[in-house]
Amino acid sequence: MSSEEFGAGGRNTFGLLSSPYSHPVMLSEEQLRDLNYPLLAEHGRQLDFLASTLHQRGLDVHAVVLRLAEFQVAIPSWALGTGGTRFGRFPAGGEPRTLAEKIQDVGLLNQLNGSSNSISLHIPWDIPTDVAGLQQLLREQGLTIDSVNSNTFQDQRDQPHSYKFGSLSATDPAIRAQAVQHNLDCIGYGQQLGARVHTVWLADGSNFPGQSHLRRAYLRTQESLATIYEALPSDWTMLVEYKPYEPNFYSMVIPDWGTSYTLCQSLGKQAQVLVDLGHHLPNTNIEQIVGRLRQLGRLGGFHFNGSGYGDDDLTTGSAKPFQLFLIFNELVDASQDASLPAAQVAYMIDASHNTKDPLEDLLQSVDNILVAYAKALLVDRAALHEAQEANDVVRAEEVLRDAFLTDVRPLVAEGYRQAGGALRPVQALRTAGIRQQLIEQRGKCSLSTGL
Ligand code: PSV
Ligand code: MN
Repeated sequence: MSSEEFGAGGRNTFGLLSSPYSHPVMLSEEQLRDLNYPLLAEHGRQLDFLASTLHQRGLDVHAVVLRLAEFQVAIPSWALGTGGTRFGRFPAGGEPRTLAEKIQDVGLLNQLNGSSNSISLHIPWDIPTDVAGLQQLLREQGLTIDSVNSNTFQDQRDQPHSYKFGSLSATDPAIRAQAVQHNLDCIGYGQQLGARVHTVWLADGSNFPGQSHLRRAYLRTQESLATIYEALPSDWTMLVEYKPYEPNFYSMVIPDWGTSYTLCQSLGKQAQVLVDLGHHLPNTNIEQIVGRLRQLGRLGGFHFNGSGYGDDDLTTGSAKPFQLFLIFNELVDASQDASLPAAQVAYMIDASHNTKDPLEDLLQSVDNILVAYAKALLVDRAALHEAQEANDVVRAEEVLRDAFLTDVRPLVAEGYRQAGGALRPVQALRTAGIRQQLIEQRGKCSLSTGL
């Protein structure tokens, strides 16, 4: 274990659970109980009231809470520090300096909500240098690595070839080979830490008409992806992410779900489409895309975030909770459709902005996701089906509104409690003074890797 890998450690003012490698800021079970205690009576009242209302609607509240308590969303390692824009960055202080500290931060989130037990890594920002130490840390914190994400959108120091004009789609075979090798390295790092998903997002594209031959760029990409796919372990999934614009503004090589879908089809069964909510033009009906991909057996994963215009990477569900609910409505509907095979969908967050404390932001994101999921579980499917078949537009919409307008927060809170977490994770984080402890431990100016 290198000290760089695990940071300097330091004073653990909260000081309860200690790791042999460092002194993570963590909460003990007793502290979590103390944080929950003053809220319990009111929580119980709200839960009872909701349970009896839902019971009258024929719903099994215990089953819903169980589903919520089991639901897991992966945290991106690159969202644990404040994100920057090209205009500036305003770090929160106490940001994780190493992969070990990132793991500790996710451990803390998972303690608070019991719903964040895995991490997405971005290579080369998160190259593991002490595999055994990191594995132990993951075990101690009850976490896994769900995915590795390649990065051929930035040039790295000492890299022989530049990605200025593309990576997997580049015209120069040597550049493509370098980009392919980077993806193979990512899979290797992922294997060391037990990941099962490799995510490819390409910044490749062009800024000006004529700059790139559109069909040939697609074919070169397909060929490069096929080489990576051949090296994919048999129990892994390869996710192909699309994005309509940025950083290229005239064309992106993989701009839409159709392109991702055709690439996956040509690669094989282990290739699946990744839907990043911020990767659609304004007003795109994302829930319909989700339904289509699920129907076609190619929905492999999500990057949740909030978007008003483009890849805004804001808190998911903050401005468009109804959209998030409609997405989960498609997922729940498909999961209850006996004619569709079950799907392994990787739920991940991909958000990072420069105004909120990143830990609070991630807790809010997971909370919004669980709220949307809970509401989707309340939809009266039989009534909706009947209304749709009868073309009763108003009734169908009312069925959705009945579910969406139900305040499900007591169910989500009960899910947290049953998973051993805090009834109100954001409030608990603040009351426990976690950010201040992280600043004391890591410094005011510590910076996390990422964009
Ligand atoms: C690109 O905008 C993206 O959504 C991809 O998932 C990248 O891996 C990630 O953001 C980088 O922040
Ligand atoms: Mn993404």
